[in-house]
Amino acid sequence: MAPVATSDLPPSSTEYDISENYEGQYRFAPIEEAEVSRAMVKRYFNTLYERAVSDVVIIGAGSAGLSCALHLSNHRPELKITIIEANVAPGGGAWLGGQLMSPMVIRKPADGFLKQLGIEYEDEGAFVVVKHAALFTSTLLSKVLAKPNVVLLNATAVEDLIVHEDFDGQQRVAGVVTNWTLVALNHDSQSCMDPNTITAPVVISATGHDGPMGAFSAKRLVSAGLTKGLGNMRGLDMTRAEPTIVNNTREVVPGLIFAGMELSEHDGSNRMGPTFGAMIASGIKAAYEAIKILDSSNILRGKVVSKKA
Ligand code: AHZ
Repeated sequence: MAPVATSDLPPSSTEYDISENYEGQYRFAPIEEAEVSRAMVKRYFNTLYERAVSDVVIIGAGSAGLSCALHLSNHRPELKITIIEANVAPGGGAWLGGQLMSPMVIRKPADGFLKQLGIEYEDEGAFVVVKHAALFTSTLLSKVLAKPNVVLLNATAVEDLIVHEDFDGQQRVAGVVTNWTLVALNHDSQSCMDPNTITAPVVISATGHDGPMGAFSAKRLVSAGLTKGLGNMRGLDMTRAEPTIVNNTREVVPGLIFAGMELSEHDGSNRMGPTFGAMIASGIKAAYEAIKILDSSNILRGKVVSKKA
């Protein structure tokens, strides 16, 4: 089935009797309710149709997932990058700094990312401070969403992983199993609400530390028997935690990369609390790891079928 065309746009607004007058004469172009429905539905479902096979799926649009998406898109604009975010509001824990205060601390050298985003900050020597974490998150989000190759499906939860036996006989994460978050939260009260799937040769999981939704893939690897147990996030140590998270960001099982605080739950490494440089740098490292996998694999219809010679 071919996707529905999105080119049947209404005539240009200059043909309508419109007026942008704020003295009581403001007139909109005419509209039919059905046109509004179709404008949304055809685009949204075309997107689901097209992204049923993606090049990279990123689970979680927090600071690590969004930094990863931007870096990956900047370096590989041809890739279909699909971000799945369970919340209605993307951004994860990066709308505020520590203890719900607005300033955001970022340790050097991750301030380079702020320069790239054009975000101003105060330099405190070893670290910098953005006046409001929401300035960081909204700017990053706007840059990610403006990328033609990035799709964000929010209010959508990953509720399982696709796991195939690969060409080597190894268990490989081959995509994600999704559902509307409101459905995912109601499996106990309604029967049989089956999910949807997205196939991808690389999945990057950045779902944060454990909580109502966090550490999703780390926990699923354990319950699926793909890893022995959770390492569990350790106590706060900024000095140790940040380089450990960044330097260990990697493919943990074939096809699945962990980034951000989810890695600390998997590995059993320290938390850093309210300093965000490691989330940015872990996202960037995850993007490089994804590129390595894609460049070293032969991929057919979203599946890794062999390694390149
Ligand atoms: O909604 C979650 C959040 O936006 C989303 N998410 C979690 N489970 C999901 C699922 N499907 C889809 N099953 C899901 N989305 O993942 C995002 C995680 O963002 P985050 O900000 O919580 O994680 P991060 O690793 O990018 O940044 C963590 C920053 C730190 S460090 C720290 C500490 O040390 O105490 N605390 C925080 C918040």
